Amino acid sequence: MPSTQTQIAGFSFDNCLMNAAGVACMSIAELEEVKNSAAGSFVTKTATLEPRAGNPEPRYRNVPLGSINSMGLPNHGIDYYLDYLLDLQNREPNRTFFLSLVGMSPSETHTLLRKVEESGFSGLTELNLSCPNVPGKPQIAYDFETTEKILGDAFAYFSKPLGIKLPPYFDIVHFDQAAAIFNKFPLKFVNCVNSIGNGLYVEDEAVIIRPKNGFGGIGGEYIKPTALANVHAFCQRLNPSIQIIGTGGVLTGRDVFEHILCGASMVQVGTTLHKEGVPAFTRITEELKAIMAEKGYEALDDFRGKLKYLD
Ligand code: RRO
Repeated sequence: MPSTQTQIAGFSFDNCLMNAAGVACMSIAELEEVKNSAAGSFVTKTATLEPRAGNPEPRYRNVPLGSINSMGLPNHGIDYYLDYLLDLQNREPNRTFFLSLVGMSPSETHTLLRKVEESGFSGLTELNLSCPNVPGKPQIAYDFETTEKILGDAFAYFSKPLGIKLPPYFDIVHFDQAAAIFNKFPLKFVNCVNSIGNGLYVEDEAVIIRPKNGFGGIGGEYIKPTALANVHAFCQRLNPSIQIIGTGGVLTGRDVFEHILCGASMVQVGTTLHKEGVPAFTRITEELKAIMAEKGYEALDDFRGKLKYLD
């Protein structure tokens, strides 16, 4: 039987699949459901210092080829997630989970990271540099100067394993520039990609979500080629010590296979998890294992990053 076991930053996971931040991870009940599913881990909803209600509803819609959202960073605040994770560490000492966070300003981001640094949290921290939906706040990772400053300041005091959640980039020069910055820091992973920001979905004569007059982040089937391009572009450019988490357009085991082929060490499921619930993890894992068995692959290492080019 092929194994879908994987490692990130030296931590082992029984399965390479987990939720994407934002889906099934706002409340402890949702996090417990993912934890008790076939997923290898979970990541929390991106936390801010204070709880946030987020944008007015309707703010998320599934559509035939994916989803559109403008949630606006609703979350229960860092203490809710950190307290839960600390409790979970005692209950599940052999498993590792991800805490996603970002501040409403660089200074708040540092307050959050210092809180994590000073806590007993021993899991992985994901700094979300790519929320597309807070009115008036651009996606941090599209501003390379600010990104480099935040990372430089953070690594002056943050010693726990840290990764970043990235928006999709669309230009080869941007892949080069972004990778050159990330390679300056002891990041453990980059997660490619967040939703494609600021799409617009029209039904009859109207938008389908209320915030920002209908503009929202696009996920699902629409975004797989962009996600794979980002995974592979960073696989080609980053120091081998920086691993890649692949997110975007995962509906089937075949999609996971492609993410891993492009270089991902772990693969996250967002829109499909929202549409199907946690049974999606079992289905997709079985589909991935069937592909691996057919090809004679026993482990993810047998094909990770081994995407073939045409001469
Ligand atoms: O909460 C959101 O609106 C949101 C966030 Br923080 C994010 O990172 N990505 C997204 O699609 N929505």
